[in-house]
Amino acid sequence: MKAYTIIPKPRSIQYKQGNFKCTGIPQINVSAFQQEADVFIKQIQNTFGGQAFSETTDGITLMKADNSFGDIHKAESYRLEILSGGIRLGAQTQTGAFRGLQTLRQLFLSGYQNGELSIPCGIIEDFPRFSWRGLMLDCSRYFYSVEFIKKLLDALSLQHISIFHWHLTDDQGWRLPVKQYPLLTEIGSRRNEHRLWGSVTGGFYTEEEIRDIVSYAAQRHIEVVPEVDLPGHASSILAAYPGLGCTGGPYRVEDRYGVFEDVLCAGNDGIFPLFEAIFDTLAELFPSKYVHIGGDEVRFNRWKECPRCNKRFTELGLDNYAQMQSWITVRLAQMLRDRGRITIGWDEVLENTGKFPLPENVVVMSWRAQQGGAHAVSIGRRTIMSPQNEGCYLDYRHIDTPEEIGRLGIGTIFKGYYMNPITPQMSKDEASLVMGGQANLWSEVIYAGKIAEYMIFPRICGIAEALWSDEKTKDIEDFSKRLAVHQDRLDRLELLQYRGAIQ
Ligand code: TNX
Repeated sequence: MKAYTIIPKPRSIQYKQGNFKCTGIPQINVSAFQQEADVFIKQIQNTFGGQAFSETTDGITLMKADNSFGDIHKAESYRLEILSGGIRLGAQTQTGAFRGLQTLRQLFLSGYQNGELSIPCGIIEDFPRFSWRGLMLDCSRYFYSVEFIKKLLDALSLQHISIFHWHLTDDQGWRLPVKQYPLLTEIGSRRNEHRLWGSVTGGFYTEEEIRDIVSYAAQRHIEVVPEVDLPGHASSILAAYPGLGCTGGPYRVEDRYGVFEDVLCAGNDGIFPLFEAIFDTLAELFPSKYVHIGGDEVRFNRWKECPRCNKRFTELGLDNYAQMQSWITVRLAQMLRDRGRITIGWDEVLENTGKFPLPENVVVMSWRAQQGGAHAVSIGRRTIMSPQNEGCYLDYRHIDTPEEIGRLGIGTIFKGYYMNPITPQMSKDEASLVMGGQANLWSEVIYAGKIAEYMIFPRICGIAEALWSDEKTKDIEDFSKRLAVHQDRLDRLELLQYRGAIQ
């Protein structure tokens, strides 16, 4: 059968007569994009070993091309020509070249058997529907190793994932070193581990490790967007600096999951130097222009009972305590703006904004279905869709059986595949404010990298296709056939995968 079975499905494929054949994997003749070629070569060597490359044949030409080579003017575009005489890959940008190389990597992963490579001839022209094609990994509830994160990034790059949203802090652990606040990591990174009968667990990433991950991702044209969750989900901060809470504690780094009453005290001016120090750190370590401030699931009960918060409440002339969150959001967004960064917040940042409107440049990440994102674009804010009820929550079970790991809901491959970040109600202008979407892996019960792999793969493949490919050609039958071949490729990358029903 003559078919490429690429995921995400390319924009256009034109099959030609014959096959490209080679004993061993052909060398690349590089006239541009050396860095991208180097990563690709490493990837191939990691899978097939250094010997896999043919000693004689340089059958691949990688080149910087213009529109005379093909319709490749869009961001991340590439054109891949596979003809019996050789392979040519052209792009205008480094990112386009890298995406094209990943398509080629897919073809090699499935086309190289017993030392022989055979790929059907054809011409692929490709570009994405959305620029934001993300995966969020919660490294607070479970502390994933640097090695695991790199393995994951490398695997994600195969499906053209463009964003790694790194959830670095939460009630259950603080993973970011902040020089001026050493107790955040000294105390806030460790918690009691009931599951392991009373031992202590945790850790944090050093500055060097963070830089290493950022550059490893950048080499794969993946942008790392850090998240520091404020002002709720903050037990790890409070355990380290109890004075920043309303009651003064005692607090602990949480060893339960859930949503907790204790949040940062909105009446305590001490929270602002903390925010400044955190953002200075982020601005130094992360080149991304985006910083995620969390903002989800903030409880307001402590603020109601706190004298300092009540003083603030009166000074600000508020109608309700929830408005103090929007007051904080405005301050956070300004601090990030001062550092040349754009704020992202979970969709709660849209609420209680009567007195303190959401600043114009803040991006809303819609997780409680798509309503938040739809509302955001209706008021001219940009949005990223990650609806928990549309297959984007990878902590949900794959299918509805207690034998599957996961909690809170079901998110089938099918659902993620049919996710559409643009809702039927959106106008054209509103739709243009949708940056894309992402899958989130919350890790309350995902206590090993291997289990994370099982939750991510292959669901991320459906979501990657939903975010890259033309929505008009969606076809689950066709997708599931390609997925069967693609999962064998993922096996070669030694990823633990779910292999059951897809809907
Ligand atoms: C809600 S999604 C949360 C997380 C939990 C998740 C579990 C979001 C912004 N907040 O803190 O881990 O549900 O699915």
